[in-house]
Amino acid sequence: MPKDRDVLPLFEKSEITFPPIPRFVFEGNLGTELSAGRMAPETAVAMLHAMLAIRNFEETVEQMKAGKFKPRPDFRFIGATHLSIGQEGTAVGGVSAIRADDYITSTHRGHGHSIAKGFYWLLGRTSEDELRAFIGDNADPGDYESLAECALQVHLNRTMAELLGKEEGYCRGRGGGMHIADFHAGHLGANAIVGGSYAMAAGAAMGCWKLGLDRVVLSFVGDGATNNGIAHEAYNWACQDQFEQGIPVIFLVENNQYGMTGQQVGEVTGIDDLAQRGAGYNEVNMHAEVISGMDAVAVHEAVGRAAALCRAGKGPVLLEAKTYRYMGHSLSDDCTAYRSQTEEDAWENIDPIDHIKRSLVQHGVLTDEQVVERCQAMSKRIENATIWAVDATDPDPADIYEGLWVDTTSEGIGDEYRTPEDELLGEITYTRRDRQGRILYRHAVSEALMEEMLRDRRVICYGEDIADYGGAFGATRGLIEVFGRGRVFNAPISEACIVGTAAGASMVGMRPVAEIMYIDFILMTMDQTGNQLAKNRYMFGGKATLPAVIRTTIGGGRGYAGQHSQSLEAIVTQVPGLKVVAPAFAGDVKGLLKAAIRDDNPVIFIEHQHCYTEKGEVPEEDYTIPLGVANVIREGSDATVIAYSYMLLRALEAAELLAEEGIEVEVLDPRTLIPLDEDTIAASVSKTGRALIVQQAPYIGCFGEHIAHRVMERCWGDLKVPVRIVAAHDVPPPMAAPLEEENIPSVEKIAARVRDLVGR
Ligand SMILES: Cc1ncc(C[n+]2csc(CCOP(=O)(O)OP(=O)(O)O)c2C)c(N)n1
Ligand SMILES: [Mg+2]
Repeated sequence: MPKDRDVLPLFEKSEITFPPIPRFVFEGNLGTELSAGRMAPETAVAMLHAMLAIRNFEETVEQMKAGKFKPRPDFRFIGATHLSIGQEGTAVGGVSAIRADDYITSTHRGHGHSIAKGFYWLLGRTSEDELRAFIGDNADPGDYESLAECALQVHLNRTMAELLGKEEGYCRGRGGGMHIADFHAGHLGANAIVGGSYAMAAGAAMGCWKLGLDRVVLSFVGDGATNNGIAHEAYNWACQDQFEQGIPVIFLVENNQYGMTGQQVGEVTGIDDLAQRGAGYNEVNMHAEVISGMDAVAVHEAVGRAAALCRAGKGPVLLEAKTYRYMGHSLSDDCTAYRSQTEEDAWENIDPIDHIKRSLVQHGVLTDEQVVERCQAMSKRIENATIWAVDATDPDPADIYEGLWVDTTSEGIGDEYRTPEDELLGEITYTRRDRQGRILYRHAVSEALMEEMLRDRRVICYGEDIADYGGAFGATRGLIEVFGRGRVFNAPISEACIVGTAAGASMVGMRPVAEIMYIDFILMTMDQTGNQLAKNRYMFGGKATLPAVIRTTIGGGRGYAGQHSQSLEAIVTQVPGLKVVAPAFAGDVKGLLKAAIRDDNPVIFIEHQHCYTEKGEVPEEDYTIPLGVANVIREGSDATVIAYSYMLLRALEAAELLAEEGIEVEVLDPRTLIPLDEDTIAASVSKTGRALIVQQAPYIGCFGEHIAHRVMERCWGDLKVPVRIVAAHDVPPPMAAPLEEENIPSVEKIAARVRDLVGR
């Protein structure tokens, strides 16, 4: 059906105008906020505490790294040290203006964000029981105040313990300072890939909105990060007209003037204010505004307004906070190579902590002596936290795999999330089976999606052209008519953001199924797929759950050449943390896709364009096939051929040919590459004594090499001849038919290699 809006050729002379972008409009100060009742005195004092905690924490890290402070005589500091001294006003001003149950995403310079998020989460705990639950075993009996003090100490302890790589750290020492996350407090993770969290923040916000959670996502990003492609994709993603309401995300750019050493103004961008970027994405400039990051009260005020806009369905918001990092990019940088003393002094003269201290005294909230006491108390807490963390437990090397996979699924959810009948826009229909009960593979894909969307309203499908058009290969046809645009929608051509938003949405409770049209385009997504989706669980100490499925396709054989014909499965099998599935048959694709959607781990689900038009028997019922279980398709005694995806069909044809010659081939389909069912493979190869692996990818570094290696390890004594692989040539897929034919393993090539193996 054509879209609601016709785009007609209207060529009237006119001008494109942008509303002005405000700069530094906040004219208030602590006094005005206190006297107008917009800020309570305790809130202002809490801001001082949180900023002191960050500054003291960072100064301690600096001293440990420099060897000036040795918590224990044999102590040696390892790990990155990106300190945010000077930027405390943005972390605290921002986090104090959102709710404890709202989310943040953070950066490599994220100790401050993490300290602030946990600090304000604790302030939001109103009962003693909640505090005791957080403190855990060490909880002293006591009144609310002493429990709150103890909880703050535990928070600082666990933050420092993560920096030092300890089991008691928030991520059990798997992430460290650059990847600290704190899920109980809504901290979705720091990110050592500059800009890496942009899409996750947009996805988490999209998830919050679609799940009706009334939460906002405050995404801290650096000035350098705004120049990365993913920033552009995420801004556009969050501003899409097709979303019925604005996505509740606040991008808070902490413009500390430099990337590592590249200067924002006058060097690596063409603009003076990064807020200007908002003008390209929607008609309200993303409500962009420039604020002072050196004034926590100003940041609090602006983020408060931004959060209110987001909650009213008017997000996203882009805020640029001008700020400065006093120290080098890391502690091996003394800044002299690229910035002047004059510049440094100018910023240090408007220090955010000095500023709030003076304001608190000036407006009668604290006396000078009380300020000094508070500073001393915070130094003591940080010193305690450091000693505690140094003495905490080193992770046991035997637990190195802990936290990689989650063993839960959504299998037992019953009817809790079932899509209500009245939300269905069309009838649930099944594809008509032929007399043998067969349907096309692509219809099996859409049936799996339909059943899972019906069973669980947290399942949404999106990707390029998957809505009205039904996807480039028709595998999602019919879904939008039943589930509507809220759950089946076209994505912008932003592959990285497609994967990144799926990761973010899954971390807040959605079960997205996103499509990347051709596996060739997965290369556009590699940070989001390989560094974010794959790693977020392990790196965050096994605490994040990412039930996202990325469906994609392999093609070839149509003259589409180098960028639309590759078989890049090894790119995703290489990164620990992703399950990878590659079914060949219609019956398998349905059962495995349903299992992938129910799995609580991220899954890359590889369909094959040639298989889409193959028919197979597919039960018209709810069934799943467990991931990680191979299938012996044809039994034989002379050799085992292991093949997956489309190559399985060719291997089966080869087996037919060979049977006529009296060679009995056992054909085995792993179906799932990660996890690989080594037991079934080893049992077969031990029986036949010969193994051939067939795959469409080029030889070097292919997944078949991994299978071959596992076979040699497990079946060495039973092997009569070396394991062989039939693969594509080590060239990009060529276009010309004779070249492409030579490149993709043929039935004849497979048969010939089996003859070699059996010595005929
Ligand atoms: C994708 C990527 N490119 C480069 C780096 C190396 N690097 C780490 S931090 C950084 C500067 C980031 O600048 P900005 O976003 O302004 O954050 P800031 O360090 O100023 O807080 C660079 C280049 C990285 N970690 N990730
Ligand atoms: Mg910067």
